[in-house]
Amino acid sequence: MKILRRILIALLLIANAALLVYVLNGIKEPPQEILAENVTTVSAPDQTEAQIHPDFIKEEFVMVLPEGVNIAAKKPIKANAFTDVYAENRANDGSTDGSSYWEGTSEYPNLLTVDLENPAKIQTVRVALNPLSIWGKRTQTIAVNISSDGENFTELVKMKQYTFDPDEGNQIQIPFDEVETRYVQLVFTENSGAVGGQVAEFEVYSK
Ligand SMILES: [Ca+2]
Repeated sequence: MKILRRILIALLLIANAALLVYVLNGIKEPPQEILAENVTTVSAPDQTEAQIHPDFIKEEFVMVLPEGVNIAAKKPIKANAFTDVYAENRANDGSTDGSSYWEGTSEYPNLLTVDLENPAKIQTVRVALNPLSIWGKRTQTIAVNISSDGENFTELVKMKQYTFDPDEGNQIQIPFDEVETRYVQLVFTENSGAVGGQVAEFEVYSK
């Protein structure tokens, strides 16, 4: 009987092993044949230098300054406040580099007034920040006022939000119908990039 039981167990083990081999063979991935006629060959371009897809090429910004001459350069300039060392004389010193900018405070409105010293016919105001991309895109809300005596101002250009974008020179130009004035004032009520208004150069153009 013992021998019979052993033979039976041996037979069962063999049957199990055979079943396992059968199952494993069954689930094996069938070999896939790739036929030459089903293959499409795409030739890659020789790439010997960096390539940019046309969709990602930035259009080169070309700065076009307003017509005429900037008559505000280095003229007497006054702000109602400034932050740290960023005093108003940095806003019309002819440079947009580094720390050469005026910055107002969080107490709006920030006023920046230039005295053209004589009445002049003007057509455009340009407000520039440092054009480098470290000066990230921001908005500033600005109005333009004028005055003949430096005390009584009238609104020339209504308060409006402008976008300063380093991809577009980080500057804005505000054209208006020609007007004769001596004092030109920028009024700031918002800057998304700092606590107060910022100006690297405040320019007033006269044809
Ligand atoms: Ca400056």
